[in-house]
Amino acid sequence: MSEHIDNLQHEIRRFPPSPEFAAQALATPELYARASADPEAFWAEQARELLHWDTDFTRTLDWTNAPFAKWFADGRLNVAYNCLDRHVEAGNGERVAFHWEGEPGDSRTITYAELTAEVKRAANMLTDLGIRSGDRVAVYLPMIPEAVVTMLAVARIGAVHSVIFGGFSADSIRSRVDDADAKLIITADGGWRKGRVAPLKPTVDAALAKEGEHSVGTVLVVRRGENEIDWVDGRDRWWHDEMAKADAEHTAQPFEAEQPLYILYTSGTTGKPKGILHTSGGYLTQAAFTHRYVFDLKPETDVFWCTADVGWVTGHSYVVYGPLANGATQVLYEGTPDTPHPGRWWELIEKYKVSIFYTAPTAIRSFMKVGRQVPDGFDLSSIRVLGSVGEPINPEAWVWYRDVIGAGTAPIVDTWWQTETGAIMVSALAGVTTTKPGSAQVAVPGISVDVLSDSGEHVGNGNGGLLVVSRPWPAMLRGIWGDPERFIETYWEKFDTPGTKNRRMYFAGDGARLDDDGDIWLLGRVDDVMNVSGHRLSTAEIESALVSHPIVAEAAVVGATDEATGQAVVAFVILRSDQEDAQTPEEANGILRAHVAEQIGAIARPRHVYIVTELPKTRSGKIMRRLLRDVAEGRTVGDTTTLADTSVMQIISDKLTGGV
Ligand code: 6R9
Repeated sequence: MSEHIDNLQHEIRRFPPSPEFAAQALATPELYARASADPEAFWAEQARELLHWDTDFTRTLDWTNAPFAKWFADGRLNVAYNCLDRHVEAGNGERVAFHWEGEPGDSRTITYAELTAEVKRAANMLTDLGIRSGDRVAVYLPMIPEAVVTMLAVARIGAVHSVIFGGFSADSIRSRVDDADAKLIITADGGWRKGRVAPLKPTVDAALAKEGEHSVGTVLVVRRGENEIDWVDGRDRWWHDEMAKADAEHTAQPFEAEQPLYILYTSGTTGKPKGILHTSGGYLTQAAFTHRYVFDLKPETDVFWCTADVGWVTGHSYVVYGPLANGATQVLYEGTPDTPHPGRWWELIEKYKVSIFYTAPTAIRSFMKVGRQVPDGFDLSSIRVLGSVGEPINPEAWVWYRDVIGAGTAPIVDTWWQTETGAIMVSALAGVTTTKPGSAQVAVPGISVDVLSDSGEHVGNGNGGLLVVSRPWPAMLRGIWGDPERFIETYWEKFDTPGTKNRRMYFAGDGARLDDDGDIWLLGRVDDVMNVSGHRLSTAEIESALVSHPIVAEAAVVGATDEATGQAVVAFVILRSDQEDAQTPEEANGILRAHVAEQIGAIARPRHVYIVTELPKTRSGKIMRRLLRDVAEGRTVGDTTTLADTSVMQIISDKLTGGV
């Protein structure tokens, strides 16, 4: 990490917004002053300006039971109404909500009026299937319009969705369904990926076939892949059949601002994923606010494309809730960026005249590798704002993004936030901020962050430390589903000073540095959470998957720097003694990589599983992952003095350099 800090310290390029852009920008420097004068009043104003409330709220923030926050608690609203009906009622029903493009080239244009009609029908369908306010609905769908319709229909009736990324395994589905006690799963037969149909329903079948009772009464299946699937009578139903039966009319009922909206599972430092809980009014306020002002969204003229899958938080906040609350026109794309040709994304930007484009550094780096001749072959002149999210963006990728995709003029907003924060927290504002390649820069208006030393002191400009959020914020997580203790321990205990209950600091788990201007540079996770292609993976979760295989005795996993994916999963495994000669290290590597993919999902598949005879441990038995990371990244191994057996690292290094 120190090398990384040094490189960043030499980054002196600055990109002020052009006068023309600044002149038309929605955000102004004055926004910061207004927000910091009274953050609560500022958020109350945004909530009223950006959303429709059936009942206005009288109190903005209730922090008396910190860290359990309530925002706008006595206000009432319907999230789906805010994303749909009100735009139609305002005369914008003919505006396109989504230009949807399937991977094989089929497409659908869906207006706000059409989307509203579908969500109304789907809301009735869910009610007919017995779903009531507060019930949990699991969603395992490809990037098809029905994914958005499902989320909004669930929200419309006050139920709670839990979207599970389509790349997750049967085991991962089952543990999430069990944890959330989901009554219904909505899936598809399959979806298109890399030129083929990737089956989904069979994975749901396998999840529910696992041992033990489960809470799921119905599996609702969208027909998309047209692949052959098994059918469980009495449990499985076709989406199109149920939709055809459902009533078209549906009036949205208001719910309390703190009505749970969704649970989204994310990796933590232990093996068990955390069910991050988000609620309605505060979440929607901040999602809409940030979407509007960070990206300078003009809903009448812009075409917004966030490439994230709805299985991740970025898809929740910047494909579904923020953009739809703002009445934006979007692109939704089912498939992979390079199918059927490496210019597919650029082709879509040209086709739909995308003006605001939001993606992840890992994607940008993979395009860089292929070369600029691919995007140069398309007309990208519609682009006026570029966004980045998911991991720190290296200055080279930043500058390439601006030059090649943004014609050397589009402002880049590098947005730092998390599943837990619900919406963007630290970012430049397009048209206001003079940007610096590689820095997320400043808290958005109304948000307070700080960088603290381990003992809780502000580090001061020019120094590194830990990123905290120093005031409650509207889109903050309201807890970890079913585990209030873990919520407090994970985020609120590190910097809690006894007796200062109302000033608790949220510990984000990221390292950060303040430069001489006080701008924030994110340095990556400080815990055992890895970031692979912008996706969070826990070392503990992958280790526990590895040791569940009968040939494994012990496992240690680290995230090693990787040019394409930011970090890559690298595992070190000790085989059971009776297994040592049963397979070659290369065979074991193959078996165990496949096993992790099957247990958790393909995104967690290690780049390599090294077979070793020892793992570096402290005298108290803690695995020293730092040393393994040194080996995995090809560095000289750091300080080994705290190891119980100092020769272990030599043995491991020799083994690796001598080939596996
Ligand atoms: C939105 C999202 C959160 C973690 C976060 C941090 C990393 C996200 C970043 C960034 C540097 C950025 N992260 N955006 N690091 N610069 N612009 O990605 O949520 O999947 O929960 O991941 O991702 O480490 O803590 P999530």
